[in-house]
Parts: sequence; structure tokens; C-alpha cells
Amino acid sequence: MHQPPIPHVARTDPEIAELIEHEARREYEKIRLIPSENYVSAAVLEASGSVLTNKYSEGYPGRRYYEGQQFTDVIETLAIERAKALFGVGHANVQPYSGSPANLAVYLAFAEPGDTIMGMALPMGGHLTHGWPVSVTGKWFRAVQYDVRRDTGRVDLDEVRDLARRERPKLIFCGGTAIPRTIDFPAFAEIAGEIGAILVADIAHIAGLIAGGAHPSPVGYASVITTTTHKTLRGPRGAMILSAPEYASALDRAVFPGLQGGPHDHTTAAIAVALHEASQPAFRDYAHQVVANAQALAAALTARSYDLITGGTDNHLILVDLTRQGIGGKAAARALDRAGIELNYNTVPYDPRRPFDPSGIRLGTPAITTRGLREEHMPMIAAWIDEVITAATSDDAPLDHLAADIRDFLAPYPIPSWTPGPVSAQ
Ligand code: DSN
Repeated sequence: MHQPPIPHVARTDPEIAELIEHEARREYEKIRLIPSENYVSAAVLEASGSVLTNKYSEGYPGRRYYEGQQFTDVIETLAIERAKALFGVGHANVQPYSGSPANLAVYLAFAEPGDTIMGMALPMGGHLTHGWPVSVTGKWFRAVQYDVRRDTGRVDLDEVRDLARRERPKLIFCGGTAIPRTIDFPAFAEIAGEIGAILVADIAHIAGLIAGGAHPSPVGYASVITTTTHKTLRGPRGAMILSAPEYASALDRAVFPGLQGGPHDHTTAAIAVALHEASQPAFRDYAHQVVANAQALAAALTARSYDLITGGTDNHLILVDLTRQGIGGKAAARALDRAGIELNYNTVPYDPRRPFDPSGIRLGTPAITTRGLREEHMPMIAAWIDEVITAATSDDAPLDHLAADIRDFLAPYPIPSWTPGPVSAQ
């Protein structure tokens, strides 16, 4: 049964209620390895589903364009103060609807269309909004993109420096979506400082690790930090922009009225709840366990002859090149999903295959760590992955029996949002 229960949806719209129940059960029964996903607490879910969805609050606390902000002002102020305290920054904007709008707000604050900006290329592990050609950020700005080295799979900071000196971008983005290694914020800051660029650290993937002390912080190095709130940070779907106070007014004006209208107050409340949770000692344990689990899973996959980009991981994320296994990432991801293991297909650096059917898969450990799995469980997961991929490359043998084994394996590890039992009352 979904937690919190959803009896009113069940009465009003049984079709949707049934689909929500199915999704909750699916999340309960799968080994969820998509590195950008997690399980939020029931408290975060409750705040996300609260009456705050009824309110409009354009503006900022104390400066709104609508009346009735007696409680929303306090909630947003709490979210801001908690973000500042958790990350050790002087300013936080908690209104961006998600990571892409947060990054767009940074462009709006500090660049003009046609300006040169620089970021990591998407197929190398960057993000669409760091200047990839199909994104508005690649269309409206002159984007130059840095790569990773072919031999190491890692960013070569000498190459980044050379490119920055040559192209003199106004903004430099570091961070991305498929980077298995520690981001060297001091080195990026040095490069940005040399050419007078603004360094933007997009920490969407690793925000929870940073909050929990399991990855170095960009604070003091990056002028601006953007992050989603729903990945390792384990909050609702949303985003934040963190900075020193000197950038506050440009960033705030860019978010509202520059880019967005009313903030989603229900999300703001859920962000505040998640930030409170992330400030507790247990969150530090979780963050370090995420990394320990990823490293144990990486070691177990390597022992089974899987090629890991960069040879391993320092964080929550593993990128695997399946060329040696003779299967594309998409076919592998589909077979794994059928067997009860959920991950996503992904390009690998210098991938000869197309992005819609690339050579790699991307895995991560935030969700299974939230669920309570530890290092000792990782060899079993690697063995199942290997069994599925081997079966999928040979004779498409039935994989469904594995899904039952995986359900049994996961049963002792509860999730906050679903408990076995009857569905919500009709
Ligand atoms: N879609 C996110 C991810 O999966 O990494 C990035 O925006």
C-alpha cells in the first residue's frame, strides 16, 4: 500500500490510484540503480502533497505580489536558512523548478545571448544545459565544450585550461550527469580565475554526498552552485542556486521575474524537510555508505570483467562500457529491467554508437543505500547483472525467475513509500 495512503485518489479517480499503487510496488520490487533517483521519506512526500499546492507566492519572502503569505514566507525562509547552513553559503534561492531552469537562471544572470560559455560535452558526462547544441544553451550562446581523455576517461585540466585561455568563456560549468570521479573544484576555480570567468558548479548528482561530507564541497571555489534536490540529496523534485551574497540579487532577479512565475510552495516545504533530514547525523552515514556501496559494486563488476569508465568510482555513480560483452546499452538495460534491476543506458566517452542505442549503462547506489543495502550485497547484485547480460547476449533465456529472487532479496529492506498489504480503501 502506498505511504502515505491515497484513499481519496482511490475514491475520486481509481484509475490513477491504481497506477500510483503499481508504481509504488514497482519501486519496492526493483533493485533501483539509476544514479539520479532515490526514495524520499514519507515526510518529504507529505509536504510535497500538502495544501501549499493551492498557493501563489510570486516574489520572495517579505516581497510578494500576492497576499496570504503568513506561512509560505516562513516556510521559504526556513528552506533558505537550512540550505545556507547545510552547505555553508551566504545565499540560497530555493525556487527553481528543477535543474535545467536553475542553470538557465545562471545564464540569464550573468551572460547575454551570443556570449561564449564553456561546459563538459554531454557524451563525455556533462549536462544538456552546459551548452550542448540541441539545448537552448547551445543555441543561444557560443558554447565550447571540454572532453575527457580517451585513455583515462577523466577530465584533463590542462586541456580545460588551454581551451579556456583560447576561448575566454564568460561562464565555466563543471559537474554533470555521468562523472564517476571527484570533481576538482579548486583546479576549475584556478582556471576560471585566470581568465575572469564565473565558475558554476552543477552539483545536482553529488549534492547529498557534499552535504554528508562524502565529496569535497565547491563552496569557496565556485561563484555559483546549482543543484537539483531529488538525487543524492533525497528531497522532492526541485532545485536550488547557492552563492555568495554578492551574486544574490542577480540570481534572484533571474529566477523571478526573469525566468519563472510563482514558486511551487509545496516543493519548497518538502525541500525544507529534506534539508532538515540532510542535517542529521544519519545522513552523513548514508552519504558515506552510498560511496562505499558504489565502490564495492564497481569492484564486483570489474572482477567479472566489466569495463568501467575511469576504472572505478569515487562517488555514487558507475559508467560501464559493454562493448566487451557484445551487447548495446539499451538491450542490456531492457533485459535487466525485466529481471528486476533498473538502470539506464548511457553513452560512454567517444562512443561509436548512437545516443539512443549507446555502448554503456549507468548505475548508481543512492536508492539501494537508502533502502539499507551495504557492501556485502554488492557482489550478489553484480552477479545478477552479469547473469542477465550473459543471458541476453546468448539465447534470450527467460529472465523472469530472477525478478522473483530479487523480490525475495529486497523484502527485508523496506522503503518509505510502499508497504506490502491491501491497497488503499475504496
Ligand atoms: N536526468 C538527470 C540524470 O539522470 O542525470 C540529469 O538531468
